[in-house]
Amino acid sequence: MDISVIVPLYNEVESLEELTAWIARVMQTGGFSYEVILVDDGSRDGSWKKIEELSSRNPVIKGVKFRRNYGKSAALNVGFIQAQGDVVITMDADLQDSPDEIPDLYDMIMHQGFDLVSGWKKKRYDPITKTIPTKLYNWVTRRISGIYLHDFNCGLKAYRHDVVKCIEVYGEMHRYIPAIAKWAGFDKIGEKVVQHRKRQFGVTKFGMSRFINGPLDLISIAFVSRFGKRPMHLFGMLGSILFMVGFGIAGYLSYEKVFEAAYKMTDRPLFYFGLLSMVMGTQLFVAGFLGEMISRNSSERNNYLIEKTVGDL
Ligand SMILES: Nc1nc2c(ncn2[C@@H]2O[C@H](COP(=O)(O)OP(=O)(O)O)[C@@H](O)[C@H]2O)c(=O)[nH]1
Ligand SMILES: [Mg+2]
Repeated sequence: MDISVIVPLYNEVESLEELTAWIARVMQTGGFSYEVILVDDGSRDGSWKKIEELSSRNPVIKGVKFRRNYGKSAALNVGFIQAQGDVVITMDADLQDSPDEIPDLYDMIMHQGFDLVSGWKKKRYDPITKTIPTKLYNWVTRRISGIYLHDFNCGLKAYRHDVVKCIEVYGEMHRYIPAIAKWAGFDKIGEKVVQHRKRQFGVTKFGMSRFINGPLDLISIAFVSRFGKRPMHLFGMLGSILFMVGFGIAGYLSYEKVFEAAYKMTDRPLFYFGLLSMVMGTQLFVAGFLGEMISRNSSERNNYLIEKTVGDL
């Protein structure tokens, strides 16, 4: 199969008919074999009934229904597990992304060697309350991930089959899939300017919470991918440095007190700094140890992504 289109959705009943018809037109014109996986994340507006109806009319349309709302990342993850196509496209259900982009995205993955291509909504049709925070957001993500994309959280993305089979998204991590993919070893990440359109039906489903949960997830991803399997290297090092700084300060103050002048230790602000440093250093060190002990018992510890093997294994 050439293409799997994954559409996570939450209360988008009005859009589904038009969306699937449009995807079908594009696929027929391009002569692609395809499937559409609609993941209904506990919608309450009859989206699932619509999906059943669409699927009965056209069997390439498949549906997964969650019992309750788990979030966009969970929906994408389920789609990734199910997808069979050589190229996997994700897109929003609200018709803000255009299926007309699919053939070019397919070409970039199959013939230009990209592992992942992210859409860039260069011209956006969204309210300013959304576009300005998003700019800041993308800037921070660029700095942390080292990936130079303009628009990390565009719903329209294309992936090589292997990529979606290797990565796992949960929480609010759908915003950082390029970073997750890069840290899993897929570093051919491209960008394509895509058409963006005004929302026709319904309202946006993401409120202000995205600006709090999102950055926390980015920190988790950055931490887990670098130190998840070796927490002691981070905490142990920071802890040792802090402890030694504190110890040095304490030594210096003691020396002065004994040999130079008799003063009250607590009169020197440096004393508190040294004390704090030693206490925090010890705590960090212990945190590293605990992390090590947890990860030693975790089945993830030796879970590596093997790209290929050769020979009779
Ligand atoms: N699975 C799932 N999809 C969601 C959820 N919230 C939004 N979506 C889908 O994600 C896409 C983008 O959402 P939208 O509200 O348009 O966000 P915006 O374009 O950033 O304003 C749409 O297809 C939504 O139906 C959710 O909680 N779960
Ligand atoms: Mg939208």
